[in-house]
Amino acid sequence: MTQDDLKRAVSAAALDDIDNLLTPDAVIGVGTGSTANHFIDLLAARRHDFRGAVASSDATEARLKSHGIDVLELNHVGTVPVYVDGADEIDARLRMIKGGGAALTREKIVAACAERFICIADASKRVEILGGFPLPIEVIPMARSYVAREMVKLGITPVYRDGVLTDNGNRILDGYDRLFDDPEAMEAALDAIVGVVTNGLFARRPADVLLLGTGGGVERMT
Ligand code: ABF
Repeated sequence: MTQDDLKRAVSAAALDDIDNLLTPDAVIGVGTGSTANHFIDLLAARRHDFRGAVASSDATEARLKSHGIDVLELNHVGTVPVYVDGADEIDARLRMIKGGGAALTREKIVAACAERFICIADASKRVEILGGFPLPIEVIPMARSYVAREMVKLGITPVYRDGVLTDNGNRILDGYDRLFDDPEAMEAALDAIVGVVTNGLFARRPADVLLLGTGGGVERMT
């Protein structure tokens, strides 16, 4: 099985998982990235069974609309019964690093409004300790250098993601050289730096369900 096959398999499993939530009034939260794209493509076949979706990025909004799925503004929806999204890394307690695709802020907002967060990922994303993948941090442009200096104080090596502007008009610093043995504390410490919009640690609000694509099939963890 290729990595792409695994992404498709976990997307199909997620669609099964939310089957009872696809009702005429339901608005579903939808994530960003290549795994989420598979989910969107499968969700399209069910577009007449639910009201619409809230998108975690401009790219996801465009893909949903291209399939004829209504995209609603989160402010008009309140909470969503479920949010389905990928991750860059996920640990045994379903804490994640996200934001490799620079959509972390909207992803964290939709996750905060979701009753259930289903993470879909191929087996390469599963780690013992978060931090092998560089930690994305969205920053207000004028705070970039200041935030980078504060990251160094926390033992993280910052690298500016050149040429990338987020959907919110901000910049991304990627954090290297630090494993996170206490991701909740680090998530809070990074959020406390002035100029940080969002950091890519999703530890205080982890996923509720992980659908992990492995050579032996899809494993479901809660
Ligand atoms: C989003 O997409 C991000 O939070 C994460 O960075 C990325 C994972 O992408 P992919 O599914 O392409 O590996 O979920």
